[in-house]
Amino acid sequence: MQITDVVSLEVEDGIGFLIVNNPPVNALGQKVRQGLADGIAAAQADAAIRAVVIIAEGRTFPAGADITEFGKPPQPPALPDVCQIIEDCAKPVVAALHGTALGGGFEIALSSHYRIADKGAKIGLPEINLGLLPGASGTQRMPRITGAGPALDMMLSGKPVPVARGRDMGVIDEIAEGDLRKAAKAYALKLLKMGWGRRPTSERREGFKDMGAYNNLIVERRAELQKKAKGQLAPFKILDCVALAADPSVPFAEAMKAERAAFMECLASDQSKGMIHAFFAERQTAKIPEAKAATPRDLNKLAVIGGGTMGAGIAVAVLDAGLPVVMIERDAESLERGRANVEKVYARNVAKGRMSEAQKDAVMARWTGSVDYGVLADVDLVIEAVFEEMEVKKAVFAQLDAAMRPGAILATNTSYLNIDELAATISRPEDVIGLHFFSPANIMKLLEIVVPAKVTADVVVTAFDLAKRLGKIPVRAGVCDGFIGNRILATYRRASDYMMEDGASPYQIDAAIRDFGYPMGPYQVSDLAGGDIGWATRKRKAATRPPEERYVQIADRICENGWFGQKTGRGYYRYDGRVSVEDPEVLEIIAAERKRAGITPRDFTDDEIIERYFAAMINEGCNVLDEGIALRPLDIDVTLLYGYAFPRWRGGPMKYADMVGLDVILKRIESYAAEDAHFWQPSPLLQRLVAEGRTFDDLNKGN
Ligand code: 3H9
Repeated sequence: MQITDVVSLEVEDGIGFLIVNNPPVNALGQKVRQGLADGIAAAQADAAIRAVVIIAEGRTFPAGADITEFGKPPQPPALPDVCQIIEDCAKPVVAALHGTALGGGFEIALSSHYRIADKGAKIGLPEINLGLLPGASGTQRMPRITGAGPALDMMLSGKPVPVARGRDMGVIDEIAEGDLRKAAKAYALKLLKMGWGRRPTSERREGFKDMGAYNNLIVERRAELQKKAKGQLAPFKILDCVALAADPSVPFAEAMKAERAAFMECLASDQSKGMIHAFFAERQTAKIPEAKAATPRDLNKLAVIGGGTMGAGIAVAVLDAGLPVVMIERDAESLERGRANVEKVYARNVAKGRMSEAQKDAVMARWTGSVDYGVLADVDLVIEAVFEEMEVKKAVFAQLDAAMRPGAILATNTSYLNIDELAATISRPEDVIGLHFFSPANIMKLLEIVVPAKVTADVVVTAFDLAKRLGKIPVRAGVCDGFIGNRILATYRRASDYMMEDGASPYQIDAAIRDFGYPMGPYQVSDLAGGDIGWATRKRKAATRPPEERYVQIADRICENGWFGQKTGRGYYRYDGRVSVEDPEVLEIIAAERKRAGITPRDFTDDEIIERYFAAMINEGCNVLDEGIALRPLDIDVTLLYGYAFPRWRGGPMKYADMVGLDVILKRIESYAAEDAHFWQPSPLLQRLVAEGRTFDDLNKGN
């Protein structure tokens, strides 16, 4: 019997299967909620049904509420009410889980009386990743079964766990091998035979056995969060709700009202809007114009040129994806160093118990090395990761052009060089693309796919296909100095240096940026990355720097002392191991530089630091968009979120700009232009958007 378009009820041997079929992930949209509520009613009314099994078609049990409905007017029945209807069913209800039973999906399961799961399934409450809390009884029902520890671990980490772990926690009753529907039926029939009836989770108490430990844990976690999640709403609301769950003076229905109120408060917050934007944005970046026009080329064998930090990291990323990789180096010694760089990563995995020695050997068997480009003849795609110097790269590309078969793809990992110029030096510019990995390349999720003028669409889609296989988040970028990420970085770093020379200390700037939500400020990052790299770039670019550009020399003075950051023990900070302290000598250098430049230092408030830093970031983001370097504002957001540690709960710089108001940002830039009209030129796109009353979100939607 069809209950709604997406929920049906089938009866088999006294068991009513309430089946959800709402691809792709069976999200709990209105029709699913209605279907479950009406389906339970129908099952209760049907004398032929003795027990109900809630199960889903397709790849997964519901993976949560339908996130696309958030922000729209609520459409009844609300999910917490559906959960209560399930629990109140007069006949035993079994949830049969497969795939990823997440968020509201897992809450449906917790509201059922019993839970059976396919052995490969995962369960989780990932709402925190969307700036939310489990808002359909997860904060109330789960701790009743598990106590505070496992419930808080799941809700505060947002990480799904295998169902075997769920069984240990007590939230999964049975694990099924083979066909889930058959197993669920057998389980339901067994329950009936044993005479086990309804088992309402809201009436369970085993999680409250040790209230001392329960309450201590709440206090401990609150202290941790005050350090780790300062300024964030959802984590603290989760704690409040889990504390309330165990309060004997608060009835379940009252606590549910409090959970609902907390959920609605989070849902209305900018934090949740930012995180929900990030969720959809990171799935949108793979949607590119070339996808319609082409199919990917085959990729079976990859090669990496260079075994340094980047080359080895890329090789590991390829090996981790299960593909073979050939590493080319200029001589035997460098090749051995490259191999050691790769092996080191797996040796660490073995040491940490993440893989066995035999598994490491099996992975390393897919690594081969050579000093002879001749071995590249059967390779489908090569990624060049040699020294960041155009002439060096051109020489490598000439050799690749000679060695590689027709139809093979030649990729460069350059982080800012002109790929059109590089491509023009070989016979097949249509096969050349940029694959800009971020360090460490095997860990960082972002992959800027840089699309030069002559490349064919199938090469572009192959690069996106590769990103997916490597588990990366790809962003399509055009050719310019620094592409999307490094170009924007260079601009906001300059804004930061101007503030430093004008009177803010690097320590104040770092603290303000951390308070905004970054894990580190820009000068801490510089010390971590090594000041020498930026210094070399600045020297190289000195000749082409426009004379009207303001140039701050503080970093050069620091580098001239050999203070390159953590690796030399001094940079903007002094280091004792990883512990850093502010350095009065750096402040002296800054004072001397201000004097040399004729600047009388002034005070900056933390707010002004934030306003200027992000105005520079957003304005350059607009230029990047206007020039077609980024497809949409969301591509910039994803780049900054995944490559530059922009706080996820703020959605990315362009989303943040929408929330602040584009008119506000433009006014700020116009006011700063009075002191430096060259740097603070408002982007024409920003001006147009403000004049037309449009937002970046409009651009994302193609409006
Ligand atoms: C919640 O439940 C709140 C409740 O506590 C209280 C409510 C009152 N809704 O990721 P994929 C789309 S909050 C709508 O590429 P995978 C996704 O956009 C929710 N759409 O597949 C994509 O669309 P497209 C808690 C959703 O196999 C397509 O499905 N739950 C939803 O790599 C395929 O997704 C979560 O936070 C959704 N809930 O990964 C889980 N989920 O093809 C969020 C996905 O047009 N979801 N879509 O780009 C996930 O983590 C992953 O999607 C999942 C599958 C692991 C399920």
